[in-house]
Amino acid sequence: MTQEVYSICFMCTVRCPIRVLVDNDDVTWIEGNPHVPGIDGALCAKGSAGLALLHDTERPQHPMIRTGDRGAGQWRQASWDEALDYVADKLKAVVAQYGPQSVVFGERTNLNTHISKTFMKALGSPNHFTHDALCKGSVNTACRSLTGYVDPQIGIDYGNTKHIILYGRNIFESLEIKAINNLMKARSKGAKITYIDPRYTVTASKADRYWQIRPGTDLALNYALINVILNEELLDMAFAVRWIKDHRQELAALKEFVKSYTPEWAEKETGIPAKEIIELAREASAVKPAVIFHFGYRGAHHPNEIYLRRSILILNALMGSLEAPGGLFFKKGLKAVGRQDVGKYVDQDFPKITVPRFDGSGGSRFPIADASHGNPQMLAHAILHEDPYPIKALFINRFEPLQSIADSNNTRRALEKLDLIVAIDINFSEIAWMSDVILPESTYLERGDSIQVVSGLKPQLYRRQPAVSPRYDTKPGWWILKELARRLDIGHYFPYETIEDIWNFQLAPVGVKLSDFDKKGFVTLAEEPIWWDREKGIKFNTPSGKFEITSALMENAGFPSFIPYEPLPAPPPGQFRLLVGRTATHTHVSTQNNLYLNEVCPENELWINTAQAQKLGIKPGDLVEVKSAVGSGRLRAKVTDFIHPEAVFMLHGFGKTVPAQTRVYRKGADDSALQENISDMVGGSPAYDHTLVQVRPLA
Ligand SMILES: Nc1nc2c(c(=O)[nH]1)N[C@H]1C(S)=C(S)[C@@H](COP(=O)(O)OP(=O)(O)OC[C@H]3O[C@@H](n4cnc5c(=O)[nH]c(N)nc54)[C@H](O)[C@@H]3O)O[C@H]1N2
Ligand SMILES: Nc1nc2c(c(=O)[nH]1)N[C@H]1C(S)=C(S)[C@@H](COP(=O)(O)OP(=O)(O)OC[C@H]3O[C@@H](n4cnc5c(=O)[nH]c(N)nc54)[C@H](O)[C@@H]3O)O[C@H]1N2
Ligand code: SF4
Ligand SMILES: [Mo]
Repeated sequence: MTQEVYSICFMCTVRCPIRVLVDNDDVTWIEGNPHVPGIDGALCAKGSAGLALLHDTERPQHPMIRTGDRGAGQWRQASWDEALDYVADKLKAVVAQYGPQSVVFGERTNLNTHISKTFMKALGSPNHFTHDALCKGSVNTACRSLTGYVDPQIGIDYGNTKHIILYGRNIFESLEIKAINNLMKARSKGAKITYIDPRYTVTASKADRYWQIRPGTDLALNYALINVILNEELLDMAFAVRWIKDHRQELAALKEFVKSYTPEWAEKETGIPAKEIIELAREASAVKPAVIFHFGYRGAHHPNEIYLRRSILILNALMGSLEAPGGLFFKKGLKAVGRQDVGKYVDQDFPKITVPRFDGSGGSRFPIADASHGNPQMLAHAILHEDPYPIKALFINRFEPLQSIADSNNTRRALEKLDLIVAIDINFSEIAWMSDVILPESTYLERGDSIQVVSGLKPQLYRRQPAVSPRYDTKPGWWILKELARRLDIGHYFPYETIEDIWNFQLAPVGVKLSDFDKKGFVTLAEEPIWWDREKGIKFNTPSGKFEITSALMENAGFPSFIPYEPLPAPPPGQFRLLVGRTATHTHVSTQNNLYLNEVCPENELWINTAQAQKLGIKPGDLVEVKSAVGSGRLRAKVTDFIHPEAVFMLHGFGKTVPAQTRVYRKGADDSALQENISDMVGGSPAYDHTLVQVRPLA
C-alpha cells in the first residue's frame, strides 16, 4: 500500500515542504506539499532528483578511515563503533595538547545547528562557524546596521508587489519555489520586474526592464537613484517622518551627499542611460510602498559590498516599503503569537569560554560581522599562521570548505597541516576525500531532523521525518554527534535517544503535539497574517527604535555610514572580472554528480563576450584556460553577446577532483580555485566577484 509522508526537501537549503509517496520502504514519488500555499505541490528539478540521491551508488555507504596519504583515496571500511572511537581518541589527544579552541567545527546552517553548537560549547571551543558569511555576510550586517534585524528576519512580500528591482538576484534560476510562485502571481496581476546584471539570465528574460550594468558599479546606480528620489521628492514622506531616525537632518545630509552623483554621472560609470535611471525612480515611486528593492544575496560581491547592500535597503526606506504589503516585512516568530520558542539544546548552561574565535569574527578582524556565524574565509590563514593560535582538528558537516571558500589551493595547503579532519557528508565531496574519517550521514529521505520554525507573516512549524529506512550503513547527524559526545564524556548535554525525543523536547514549550503535524505536515500558529501598525507599531531593533541611516552599529565601530563612490577600475586589456553564480538544476557544489541533474547540466562553460572572444581568437566550444593570481582552470567557451565585455562568467561547483564521483570527475573548472580570498572587512562577505582573470584559447 502507498504511504504518504510529509517532510522537508534538502536537495538545497531552501527546505521546501514536500509530500513523499512510499511503497515497500522505497520512494516512488516526491512533490511539493500541496497543502502549503505558495508551494501548491510544486518542486524544482533538484527536488525531484532526490530519488537519484537516495539510490546513488556513488555515495559513501559506511564509515571509512583513511589508510593512504591525505586525498589519495585509500580507505578501510569501519563499523560505527570503530570509527567513532578512532575520532574520539584523536580528538582527546588534540584537546589535551593544544586546548579545545584548536578544534573548529564548520557547517552549513541546518535544522540541527543547535546540536552542533551544543557539541562545541560542551567541548569548550568558541570555533563553530556556518556558511552564512560566505553567502550573505554583508547583507546580514547591512540589515542589522539599518533595522537591527538580520536578513533572515526580513521577509519579502512577493505576491503583492507592484514592482521588484533585482540586482543580480537571479531569482528564476537561483530559486526558491514559494518566492517565484508568488512573484509569478504578482506578475499576472501586472507587477513589473527590473533586472540588473552584467549577464543576461533567465530572470532577465522574464523582466520588463533589463540593464546590462558594468560589473561592480551598482553603488553608482543607487547613489543616482537616491539623488533623483530626493531631488524630485519622490519619497514616502509620511514613513520617513515617522520611522527614519532624525529624519530632517538625515535626509538633508543624504541629499547633500548624493548631490554630485547625478544620473548623468552614473550613466558614465554604469553604462545605464541617465533617462532610464530617472524613469525607474519615478516608476518605483508611483507604486510605493508596494515596491521591493531586493537586497540580494550573491551578485556584486566586492570589498565595499556593505555599502551597496545598505544603499538598497535605504531605497526601500525612502519608498516606505518596510512593513508594507508588496514590500518588505519583519518576520513574526512564535513570541508574536504568544508562544514560547522551540527548545534548543544549545540553551543549556555550559562552562564559560573565554578564548576569542579563530576568525576574529565579532572581534579583532571583523568587528561587526555576525559572530554567531563566524567568517570561514579565515580558516586557511588561521591554520597556516597559527593566528591567533594553533588549529589542529577540523569537523565538517554539510559544508565544503574546498569549493565554498575562495582560493581552494591555499585551503588545501592549510588542511594538510591538521592532525585530524572529520567529514560528515552524504557525498564523496572534496573535503570528504581529504579527510581522515568519513562519517556518512543518511540522506534527508532516510532521516528525521530537528523541528523547523518558519517565521513570517504567519509563523509555522515544519518537520522532516524519515520517508524510508537508510539504504546503506549511514546515520543521522544528531546521532553521530551524540555518540561522539558520549565518548568524550560530554554525553549528558545530549539528553535524547531518538528523533521523537528531540521533537518532544523542542515542542514542549510551544504547546504543539507531534500529532498536530499528521494531517498536513505542518502547523500554522496564526490564522491571519500579522502586520505591525505602520503608524505606531514597527519595532525596529536599533538603539533608537527607528531606521538608522547613520548607523550606531557602524559608527561605534569606527566605520563611516557612507563612503564616497570609488570607481572600480576597468580590467586591463585581455583581463576580465570573474563572475560566478548558480543554475536552476544544481545546488552549489552538491549535486553535480547526481545521476539526473548531471544529465541536464554535466559541466560548466565560460561565458565570454563575442567581441572579446574574437579578439582572443576564441570560438564557441573552444577549450580555454582561465588564470588568476592564485589558480587556473580549463573549460569550454560559451561565446555570447549576453555578457558584459568586462566580465566572464562560470557556474559555481564544477572542476571536481574526486575520482569516486565518476560522472563529474574533472569536468569544467572550479571557481574557488580562481577566486582570490579578499573580503569586505566591514560587512563580512568574501568579495567573490572581484578577481581578475586572463583567458586564452588552448589549441
Ligand atoms: N538552483 C539553485 N537555487 C538556489 C541555490 C542553488 O544552489 N541552486 N542556492 C540558494 C542560495 S544559498 C543563494 S545565496 C541564492 C543565490 O541567489 P543569487 O544571489 O541570485 O545568486 P547567483 O546565482 O550567484 O547569481 C548572481 C548573479 O549576480 C550577477 N552579478 C555579478 N556581478 C554583478 C554586479 O556587479 N552587479 C549585478 N547587478 N549583478 C552581478 C551574476 O552575473 C549572477 O547572474 O540562491 C538560492 N537558490
Ligand atoms: N567559490 C564560491 N564559493 C561560494 C559560493 C560561490 O558562488 N562560489 N557561494 C556561496 C554560497 S551563496 C553558499 S550558500 C555557500 C554554500 O556552501 P556549501 O554549504 O559548502 O555548499 P552546498 O553545496 O550547499 O553543500 C556542501 C556539502 O554539503 C553536503 N551535503 C548535502 N546534503 C547533506 C546532508 O543531508 N548531510 C550532510 N552531512 N551533508 C550534506 C554536500 O555533499 C556537500 O559536500 O557557498 C558559498 N561559497
Ligand atoms: S528549491 Fe528545490 S531543491 Fe531546494 S528545497 Fe525547494 S524543491 Fe528542494
Ligand atoms: Mo547562499
